Amino acid sequence: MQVKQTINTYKKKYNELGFVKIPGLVSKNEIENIKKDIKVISAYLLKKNYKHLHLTKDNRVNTIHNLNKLKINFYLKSFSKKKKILSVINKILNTKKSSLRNLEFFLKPKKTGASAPFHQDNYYWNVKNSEALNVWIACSQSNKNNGGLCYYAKSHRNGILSHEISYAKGTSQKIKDKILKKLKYKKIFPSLKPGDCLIHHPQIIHGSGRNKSNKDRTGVVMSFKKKSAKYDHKKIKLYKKKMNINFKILKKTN
Ligand SMILES: O=C(O)CCC(=O)C(=O)O
Repeated sequence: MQVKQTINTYKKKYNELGFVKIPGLVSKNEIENIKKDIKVISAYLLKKNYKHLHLTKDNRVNTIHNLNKLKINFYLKSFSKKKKILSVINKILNTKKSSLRNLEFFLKPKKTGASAPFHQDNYYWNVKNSEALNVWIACSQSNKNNGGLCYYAKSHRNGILSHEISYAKGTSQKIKDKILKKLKYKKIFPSLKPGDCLIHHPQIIHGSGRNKSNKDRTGVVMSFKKKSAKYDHKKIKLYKKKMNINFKILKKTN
């Protein structure tokens, strides 16, 4: 009963703000296992020259995307199936069944960790009715000082804004600066300890600054959708076309 009430409170907050912080959802032991994944998989994919791995300017791993597609077993894959995770996600998504759509590392090492320009996830994903979410797990402290996430509170309520090529490694699109400047939402920088999680709506405007501090800001993301949710394939096709044009522009400018 107590647990049910707590999950309801999280869901209310998520619906109101577009994100919710869940303290201590992941245990110390589980964080240690995820950190082992980060070490082993980063080294493995570096060797393989994995195309979804992006480095900082001093050649440390900054982000790795599409880890769910790897044909190897690792802890985070099985962790994403745990009941304590799925019960919160299913409650928030109003469903009995959800499916994993992506796993990512956002490692942002000290001193040179790169920024993630402000964006809305569903601009990339194109899940119909935005029936999806991201779970961001802190494996280190994460806050405004070391490039922690920043949310535009309640911005999930107003649809998807226009995006443009971002030029930031590991990200493709960002909301245009001139649009961002005009927005009146309150900016919130949640402070997290290892094991705390953020769950955010696919339409919330969010991003993070560079990590100029002396502390790594290590996060991993599990991305879920309602199992029955469909992708908007027309929009995905348009997005891919835009990405191809962007890729050609980037190649020319580099
Ligand atoms: O970890 C970051 O800095 C960015 C994460 C992000 O954009 C996301 O979880 O959707």
